[in-house]
Amino acid sequence: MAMPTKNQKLLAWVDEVVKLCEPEKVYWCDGSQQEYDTLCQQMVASGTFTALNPAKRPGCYLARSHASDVARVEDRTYICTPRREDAGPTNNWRAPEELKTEMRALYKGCMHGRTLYVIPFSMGPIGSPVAKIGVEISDSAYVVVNMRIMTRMGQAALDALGEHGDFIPCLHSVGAPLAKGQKDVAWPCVPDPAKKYIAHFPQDGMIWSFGSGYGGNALLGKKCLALRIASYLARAEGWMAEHMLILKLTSPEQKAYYVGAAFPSACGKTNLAMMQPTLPGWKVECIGDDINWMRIGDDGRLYAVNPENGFFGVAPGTSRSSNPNAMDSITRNTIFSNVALTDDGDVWWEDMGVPAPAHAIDWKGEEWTPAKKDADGKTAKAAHPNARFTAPASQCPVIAAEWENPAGVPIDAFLFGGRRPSTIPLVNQAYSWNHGVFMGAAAGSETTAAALGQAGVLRRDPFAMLPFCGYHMGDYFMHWLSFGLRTNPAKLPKVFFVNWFRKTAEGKWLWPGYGENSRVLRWVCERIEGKGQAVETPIGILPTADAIDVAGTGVTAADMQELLRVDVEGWKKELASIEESYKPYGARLPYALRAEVDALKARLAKA
Ligand code: GTP
Ligand code: SPV
Ligand code: MN
Repeated sequence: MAMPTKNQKLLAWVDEVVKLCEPEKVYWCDGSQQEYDTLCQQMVASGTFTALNPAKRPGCYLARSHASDVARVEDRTYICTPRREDAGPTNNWRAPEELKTEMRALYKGCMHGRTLYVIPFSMGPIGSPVAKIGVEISDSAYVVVNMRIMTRMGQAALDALGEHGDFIPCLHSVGAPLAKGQKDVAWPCVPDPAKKYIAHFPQDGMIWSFGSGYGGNALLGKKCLALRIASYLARAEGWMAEHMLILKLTSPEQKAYYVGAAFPSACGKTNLAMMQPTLPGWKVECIGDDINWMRIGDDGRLYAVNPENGFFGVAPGTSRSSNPNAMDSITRNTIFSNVALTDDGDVWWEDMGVPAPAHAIDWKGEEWTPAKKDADGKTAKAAHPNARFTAPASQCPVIAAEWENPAGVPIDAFLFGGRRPSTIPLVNQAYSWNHGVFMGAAAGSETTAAALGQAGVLRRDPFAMLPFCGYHMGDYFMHWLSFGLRTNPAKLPKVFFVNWFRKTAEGKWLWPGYGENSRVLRWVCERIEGKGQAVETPIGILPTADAIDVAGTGVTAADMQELLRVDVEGWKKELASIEESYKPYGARLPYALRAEVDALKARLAKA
């Protein structure tokens, strides 16, 4: 067979993996529509996919995962640097050679009875100077079709790689070999979460994943390459790889602003990235919803590129009223994972904004009615809380014209945030770059369903990168601080901390969120212009009581006062908790962050 590439490194690697994994067949993906359609049809035939009703969702499919394989497995995610201290205290570490030996034994013969797919892809627009080529080898057709939506996948990536180009090898297996004649299951994987592996070898620029078919564990271009490996490269090469959305905001005066926002998983990036502002005359357009690669441009400003090609978004909570642009992005050509199937062949999930169907098939593949209860007596969810849609970014009605600009867009502001029911105000501007880095480092959230484990407990998630930083988090903080020296600080984005998730004592949202967040974005723009009514407080620069217009939102003056209150006692506790979170970094915690703590402490003591 004529090979679709002459790249010797790639050919040799594919050979080596074929010998190790012993697949029944080898298939090189070209990325064509025909290939995609064929694989989808094969998955319908094998029971992995259900084709949705073409009159309701043309070109759409539903996959139900194994019940154990619904989210990222952070416990099983490894950064394998030669020295343990280079992975840092927030990452799981294994000695590279030791883990490779252990995993080679797992990979041996792991693709028996399966097809090995070679999936060439580009993170970033093909041919962009910032793009990185990866090649994923996977034994999952589900991975192939999702990678075609999420990345620039196929022959074009292979052509960009060329004969001598370099790539990041990404090896993935669901870890479920088939014996001769053995019938496959709908969602092959290693069911025991403790036996899955998501391993990164930053020094080798290499990723090995075993046992899971789910999103971030299996679509290796996303978190593994574009964040963990990329953050490692970014530090060495002087750029940034961040867990951030990128949006373009246009004011009624037609002035455009670009904003990067880092919120932890399932904390509102997709929603903010394509929001429909409730403020008349304001427009939001989407550049990206999850990952942001940035470099300093010739003019000294930070330029951002979205390395992805699609959205892998949280379905539950997505509705016409919360995120109409996401709803319009997923009307066609979309893969749904772990949502409910209605009797008329459409999808449904909790808080979709349409009444619950009287009957459906839930994400477990079981009969479901609104009265169904789980074993613990609670109302059974029809969709898994981390159910997702995979949709082409090009289908977003508000995708910005410049979203594929290889040079990127100049960032005016960074937002950090998370789910914080108390203490943290609606919005708070940093006094300086270093203060902004302190804010990012102190970010945290109640945990969500995006990772396996308990949801709803507060944890620090610095820069929303805790699960995604490919090296020592203390060095990562230093990398952020260093940008204050790499360019004229006046050219750097202004930094803000936001919190859409404040709750009342009764547990109700204090802030309406979603499109109403445009009111906060307007104040951010005013601050970028050096305007906006603001007050200097011990914790940062806050809007004055009437700086944010809430007319028509139902937010009362008392609510607003609470949303903008500087809770001095709460902040003293917060500060103690931030200092506690610094302890594991030891000597690798940059001095500048301690200085920020001391300065905040002094300001609070005077308050
Ligand atoms: P990942 O894809 O996991 O990185 O998540 P994400 O940060 O893109 O989160 P997403 O926008 O998908 O939001 C996750 C959940 O938060 C959804 O259920 C949303 O409905 C909810 N959410 C988003 N924005 C807001 C908001 O402004 N207020 C409230 N109360 N909920 C929100
Ligand atoms: C996240 O968990 O932050 C996601 C989904 O964006 S996944 O691709 O599974 O990581
Ligand atoms: Mn994410």
